[in-house]
Amino acid sequence: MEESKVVEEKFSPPIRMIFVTNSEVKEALARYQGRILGVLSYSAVDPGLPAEGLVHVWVPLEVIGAEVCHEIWISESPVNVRRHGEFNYSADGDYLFGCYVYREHGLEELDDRAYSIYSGIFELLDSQGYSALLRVWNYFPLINGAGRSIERYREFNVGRHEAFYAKGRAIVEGNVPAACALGTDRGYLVIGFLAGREKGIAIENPRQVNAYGYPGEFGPRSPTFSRGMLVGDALLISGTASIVGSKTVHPEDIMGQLDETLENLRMVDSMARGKGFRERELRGLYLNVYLRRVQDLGAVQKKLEADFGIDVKVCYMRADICRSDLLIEIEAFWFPVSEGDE
Ligand code: 3EB
Repeated sequence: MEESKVVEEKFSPPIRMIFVTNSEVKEALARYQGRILGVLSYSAVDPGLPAEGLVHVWVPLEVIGAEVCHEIWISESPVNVRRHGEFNYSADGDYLFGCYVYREHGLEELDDRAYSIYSGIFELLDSQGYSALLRVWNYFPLINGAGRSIERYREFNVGRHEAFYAKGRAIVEGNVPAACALGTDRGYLVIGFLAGREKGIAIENPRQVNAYGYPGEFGPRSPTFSRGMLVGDALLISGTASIVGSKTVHPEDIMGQLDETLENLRMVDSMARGKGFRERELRGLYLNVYLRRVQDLGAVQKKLEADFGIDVKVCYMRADICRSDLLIEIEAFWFPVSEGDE
């Protein structure tokens, strides 16, 4: 009985990600050569990885309390790396990982820019047959700064939202990717994305209004992301913050925001378990912690170590969060651990 049930489900093969430091990155690139979907490098200065044959994005954020962190996304199968217009991407037959870097000249219309980038992403995905957008990384400078008439994050949301509709993606449950959106200090707009031939299982959080259903007070068009996505046996949890319903709670209180964020992460995890997520080993859990203020590092680190122990890998970064009253955002990636994994 068990077996026939498994056969009916669509098969999405495992995808993995590891964090490595600057001193480990060369060895890791060699070890996984030919199977790397992409690398996101978090670093205040360009880490200068070899660009040839590698989809690589430099995310210009300062890593705090540790070495530069590289996030390496790994496939089970051989990966082909290609270029398509402005995009570098790789594909392995099941997943496609791409990136786009726009070197802004001054602060221009982010709604138009987001619209054209997201339209381009959807065109690429549709042309290659990986039409399910699973996870997006959004980084751009001065996210809380003023745009032409509204905040730049809100401007970005307008263009992103419109592109979904323009490219035939209804903004409804199960149809929006997991994501994060953070503000950097310097001038590049960076977008990374993971897509699949098969859809993932989108996760929402009953403690929060779905982001694409946020009311108008948060901008003319809602952000288009889900709270998490199950991809094969992996759980990809979106940037998560101290929001209950649609409102920010505990403004100016880092520990209050951290507790609320952890409550939201636990709820997303529990909803994912209701939809088939199984992993319990903390060794397979990776967290990216974005802090608006460097001075909050010590207290946050202490609390996370007390809650999770030392098995969990954590990368702390200084970033602007997309609402000006948010001090912290945490995203999580949780992969099954197999025997033999270090
Ligand atoms: C929130 O819950 C916090 O605009 O893509 C988290 C993850 C947030 C993704 C996005 C925004 C985004 O609304 C902010």
